[in-house]
Amino acid sequence: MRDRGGYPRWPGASARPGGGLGRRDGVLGRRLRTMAAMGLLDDPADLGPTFVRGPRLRHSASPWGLAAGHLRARGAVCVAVTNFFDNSISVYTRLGYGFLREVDKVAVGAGPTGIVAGDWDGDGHLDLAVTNFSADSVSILRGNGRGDFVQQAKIPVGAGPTAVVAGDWNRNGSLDLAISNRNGDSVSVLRGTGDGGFEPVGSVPVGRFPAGIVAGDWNGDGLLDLAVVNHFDHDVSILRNTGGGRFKPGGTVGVSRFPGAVAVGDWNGDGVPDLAVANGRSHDVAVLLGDGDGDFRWTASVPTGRAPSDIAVGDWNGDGVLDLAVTNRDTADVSILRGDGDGTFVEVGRVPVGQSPRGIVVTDCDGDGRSDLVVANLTGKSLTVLLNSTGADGRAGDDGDDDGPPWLPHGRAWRARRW
Ligand SMILES: [Ca+2]
Ligand SMILES: [Ca+2]
Ligand SMILES: [Ca+2]
Ligand SMILES: [Ca+2]
Repeated sequence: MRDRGGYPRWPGASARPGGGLGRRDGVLGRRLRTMAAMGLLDDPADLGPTFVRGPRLRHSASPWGLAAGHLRARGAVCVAVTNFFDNSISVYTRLGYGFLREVDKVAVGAGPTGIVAGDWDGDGHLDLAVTNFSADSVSILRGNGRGDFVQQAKIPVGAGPTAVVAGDWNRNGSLDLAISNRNGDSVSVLRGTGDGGFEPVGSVPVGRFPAGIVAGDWNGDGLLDLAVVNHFDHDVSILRNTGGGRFKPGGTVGVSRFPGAVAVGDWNGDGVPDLAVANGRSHDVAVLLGDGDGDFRWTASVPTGRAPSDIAVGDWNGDGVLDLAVTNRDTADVSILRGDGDGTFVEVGRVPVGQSPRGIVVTDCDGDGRSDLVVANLTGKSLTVLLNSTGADGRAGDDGDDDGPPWLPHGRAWRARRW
């Protein structure tokens, strides 16, 4: 198997494959696999993953995009949210039991949408980059490790920037950025200078109304490439990294109707990164398997709720296979899709959230070491926390005792159930 290194290693960088795996997820997966082998699981749904709705947190604005990571020093997991109509971002810290507290609000440009976290200046503290949709710019925010962020710069990009991804495109040790410009039908590339600054490298034409963007080494040459979904062309543009942090068009792959979001991960375990695309008007997720030479093949469509808008990736039942969580805008819920290891997914449940969920991110909200989800409800003006309850909801191996599954610390299962 070829080396697929070169992914961003920073929390929150959206190209990180399998991002958000908690430290206890693997333990649970081994238990489930053992129980399945012993014939103790007779319902496929017992394999999970399952989530229960945690607190719905009233938010001061209309939240759009989310980034997660250790945005404060000393390990307090935080979430940063873009506030589309408020021209600001909010920063949340973890309070426990799945509750979050808004600790900071910082002004950015007009109409912030996409957001990504990474350490731009190498000082060990996570920083942020935000696309300002209505201002045709990207805000760079410097973090001080205590949850405070200061806007350092606004960098002009193409028209209507809507999503951003971080990665070290030129392999010089400093993170760079790529931005999809929805109204400019292009991708802007910014090179990180290593001290927190970014300079424009150029832009690459893509299809009409590019929305989500992800990075991965599609052809195994050690250089991170890009994939962008084109909302009005119903396809995905593949951009190939030619070295030096520059990209050139590498073909398109057709998907279903009006794709709006894309996620990356190795769905079939062959060491080659694959893609999942949320199609807003065919109400499904298209699975695109990478062939290792930079091409992708649309192999499956998985039905979701109505108008899927964003995708999160993680192995939430710990079976070693990546799963997906998809926000459904019009049904106001989240589809949980279990990966089956051969590139197929099955919807194993839906969890209701607030009105018009727009963004979703993986983080550990209740501090139990297992990955949870945070959802931004755009018109509901709220955040919903979904707590990973696999194995703790009376299925997936509950031993019937009131003190929860034996492999979880006492009380943890109850905490998950209380909200
Ligand atoms: Ca770089
Ligand atoms: Ca490559
Ligand atoms: Ca693969
Ligand atoms: Ca899994």
